[in-house]
Amino acid sequence: MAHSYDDQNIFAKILRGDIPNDTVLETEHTLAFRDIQPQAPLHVLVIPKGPYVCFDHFAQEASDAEIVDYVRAVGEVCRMEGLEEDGWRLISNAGAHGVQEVPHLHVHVLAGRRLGRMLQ
Ligand code: D5M
Repeated sequence: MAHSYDDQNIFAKILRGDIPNDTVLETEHTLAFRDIQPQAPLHVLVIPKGPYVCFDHFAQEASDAEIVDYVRAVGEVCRMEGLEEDGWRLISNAGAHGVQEVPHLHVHVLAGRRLGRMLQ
């Protein structure tokens, strides 16, 4: 799949500092911030700073340093928010069937309550 990145998407604007966000963690290549429409008591989005549409795009084109930084940041958010004991869920929607609204790779970290067994 060819990936073309739309730099007018809302997360690109957050990364440029054009719109505010509630930052949880920032590293060299990654930003984590609270979702504006939380679906659980804890709902954090973790995004790479680079212009990647989805996981496949990121896996193909990001550097090893970006990938390591990103994966570590997701784990760090779970640790920082104290989720080890009760657990969490990671979701990354992609494309039309994944119902991805914002075309910049993001992982949703959901926690703080027992989540439903399946996603719709
Ligand atoms: O999820 C996109 C998510 O992005 C959705 O849960 C709302 C969230 N969102 C949209 N705008 C903002 C801002 N400005 N701050 C924080 N969170 C935001 P998707 O997986 O693409 O359907």
